Amino acid sequence: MRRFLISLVLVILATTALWAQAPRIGVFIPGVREGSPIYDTMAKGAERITAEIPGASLKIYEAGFNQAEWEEKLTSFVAAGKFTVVITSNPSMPELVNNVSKSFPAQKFICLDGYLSGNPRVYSALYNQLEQGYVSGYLSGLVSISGMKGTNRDKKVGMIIGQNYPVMDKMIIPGFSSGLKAIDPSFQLDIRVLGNWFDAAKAADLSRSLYASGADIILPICGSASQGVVKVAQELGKYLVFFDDNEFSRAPDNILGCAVLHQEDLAYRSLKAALDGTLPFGKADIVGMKEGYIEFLDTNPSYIKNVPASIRKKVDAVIQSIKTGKLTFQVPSL
Ligand code: RBF
Repeated sequence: MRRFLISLVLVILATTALWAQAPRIGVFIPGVREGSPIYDTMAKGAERITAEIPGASLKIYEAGFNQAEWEEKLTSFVAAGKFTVVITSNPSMPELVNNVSKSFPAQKFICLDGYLSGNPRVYSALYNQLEQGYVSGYLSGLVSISGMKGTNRDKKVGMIIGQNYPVMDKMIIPGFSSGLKAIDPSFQLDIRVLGNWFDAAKAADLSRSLYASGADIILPICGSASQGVVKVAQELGKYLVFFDDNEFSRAPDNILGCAVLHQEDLAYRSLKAALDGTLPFGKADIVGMKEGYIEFLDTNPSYIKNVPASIRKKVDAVIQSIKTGKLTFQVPSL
């Protein structure tokens, strides 16, 4: 009996020790998961690694759309969480994480879709959005001048963006614009700013006005508000290109192309490396097509059905040039 009790105590102690060591992952979503694939895929990557590690736990927190509250919410999240590592995503987060990390010197952070170098407790990975932008712009330009049903003679393409921020202004817009201008330098890019990442009704109004002013294809980068853009494109028989994820099923006849970020894999791999002790905290990586984290979905059936082979051939040539390093895009300082 005594031996049994001792073994029982030992088992309990060992299990508790194991549990105490089990990693605890925090996911801080600066916005809302629903309707924003870039956040949803980050959370999926965290869910995947958590499921693989016995005893690991995960807390996913949605901070909502009031950006003025994010730093305070991140502080409370970190203070209450006792996390092994906290992961977040968007280009505005590195600065907030840097501030919060001063109060929690033991806390490790991963910032995806953002850039911060030199804080020994923060790893960041920035997507080379110039690539995603360039390929989408190149396709949009070719479609706009193709004479395809739903296009017009104006050399005009549109964007609806949630807000302006350095990655948008220095990478996404210049990338998209230079792809367009590679087709014809006289292309005009008409950009409408929504002012938030959720107002689908206002995004629908902006799209209607963009299409009416002669844009035949729109790139929406406005989070869940893109629902409104999709609705109007379908109503009017107009076109869209998408960023971040495979969105073809939302409007298979209207979405001509999707460039995707492999954010789920990036979240999974960086969390795994953080837990293995091999993630280079302090470092800022830049990842793109060559590294396999940006992809243009050129074999998707909707793309093949909607886009003429002559255009696909030209787009493929550009993708190959980027993958082989013949065409490179220098990331600016942000
Ligand atoms: N993208 C989304 O899809 N949903 C969002 O709620 C969202 N919020 C953002 C908030 C800020 C302050 C910034 C700088 C970017 C945000 N983005 C959002 C854009 C996202 O980080 C990325 O740039 C785009 O999704 C293009 O890959």
